[in-house]
Amino acid sequence: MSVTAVLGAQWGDEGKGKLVDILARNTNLCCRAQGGNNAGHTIVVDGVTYDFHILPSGLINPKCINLVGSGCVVHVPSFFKELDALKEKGLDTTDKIYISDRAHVVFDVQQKVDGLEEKELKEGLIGTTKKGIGPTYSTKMTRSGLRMCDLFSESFESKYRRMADGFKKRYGNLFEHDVEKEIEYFHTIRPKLQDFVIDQTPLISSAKKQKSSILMEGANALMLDIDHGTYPFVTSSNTGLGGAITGLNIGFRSLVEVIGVVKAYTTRVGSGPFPTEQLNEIGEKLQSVGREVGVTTGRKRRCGWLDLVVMKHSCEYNDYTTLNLTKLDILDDFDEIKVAVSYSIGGAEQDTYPASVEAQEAVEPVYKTFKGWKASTTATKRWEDLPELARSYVEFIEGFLGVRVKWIGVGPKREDMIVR
Ligand code: 2SA
Ligand code: GDP
Ligand code: MG
Repeated sequence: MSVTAVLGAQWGDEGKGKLVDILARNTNLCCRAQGGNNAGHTIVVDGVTYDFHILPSGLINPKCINLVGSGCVVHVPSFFKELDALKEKGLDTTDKIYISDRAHVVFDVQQKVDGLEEKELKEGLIGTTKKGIGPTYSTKMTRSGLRMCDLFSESFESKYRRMADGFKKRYGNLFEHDVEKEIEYFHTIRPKLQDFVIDQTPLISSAKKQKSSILMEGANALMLDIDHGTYPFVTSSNTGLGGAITGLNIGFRSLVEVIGVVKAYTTRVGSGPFPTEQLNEIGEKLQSVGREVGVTTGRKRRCGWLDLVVMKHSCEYNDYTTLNLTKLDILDDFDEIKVAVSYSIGGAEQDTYPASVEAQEAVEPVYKTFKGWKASTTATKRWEDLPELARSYVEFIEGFLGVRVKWIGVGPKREDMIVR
């Protein structure tokens, strides 16, 4: 058996979905371990563009079974909406998708609370996707949340009402929610939902016994990790390797590969520190050429140069065995390309990522400048066929980080990937 984890190495949207789809062709089981439908993974296959949010990106491959694991949080109406959207595109997902009975449920009430929490923060807002992720992980931790299995138990209504009452007490007149309507929805949807909800343990154990290959699909990315990211400007789960392990009962001894997905530049959606952000025509060019728009919320993504201090922090935590450098083609038309190799803080050089937001905002990136290759790399098939300057760029990154760049993305399509 072999288990491969695919993890976002920066602030998300590196192109994890595309790599997962490629690897899923030789995978029996593809599992999401954390997060919810805040994620947005776009995959382009045979001219069709698929957007995945809570569903795992292995679904396009006919032989791959997909699991929304116990560490995830699931908004049931959105789950069905996503399945319907895939069906409309001609994708048959019958008997290929399951949800752990231990995954927590995101209720509409928690999505509303997400909005109220953001309103309270005013200028300090996190810039969440308003999908109820934070409030659902909060209730999970305070042990007042509901899991998928609770939807089928007699105590469902009383547990739900207790949770909703808690929010009502907290938000008073600001809290407007039709509790009865939401309860009624779950009574109606239960028979349909039942077919999808399973105990993940036998599924994973049997895949292990059959020596199957298993993919752990990360959502969001290390710099959005609740413990190791740019707290509080993070999501509410462990998006690094730790979250992949706790969100699925797979165990570290079966892990053979941990692939870090890293964009050839950097993007971030939402608020928070971003040392290499380019609030100028370079950032605008990266945003427009790279089509950097949030798949879930439609927000423009903030853009800047690749930050190897961030990447070093990410490599140290996730211990990647290899990297997938994506969107190299977006840099094809730049005269100069910069990469941050350290930070200057009050004149002193630092090569580690500081903890406090204030320190993160105070750092000045120290850049190494590369000459642009000014040639198209889109759809290049072989490493040898990349322009020499593009190869030097890739070699510098892997030399600096000490991790091999095994995959290079040169376009959005499934086939636009160089494998070294
Ligand atoms: P949340 O909703 O509580 O998880 O938001 C907390 C922070 O996490 C960021 N976040 C994301 N960052 C990048 N991509 C994400 N997925 C979508 C995409 C984003 C979108 O693929 O484009 O459509 O806007 C994602 N999900 C959460 C979020 O921006 C907050 O900074
Ligand atoms: P994820 O959240 O990490 O799965 O990434 P997203 O799907 O949110 O964002 C990545 C975007 O870049 C998607 O629109 C992909 O289709 C696209 N993409 C992925 N890899 C490449 C690449 O190598 N080149 C180009 N031009 N686009 C890519
Ligand atoms: Mg995304």
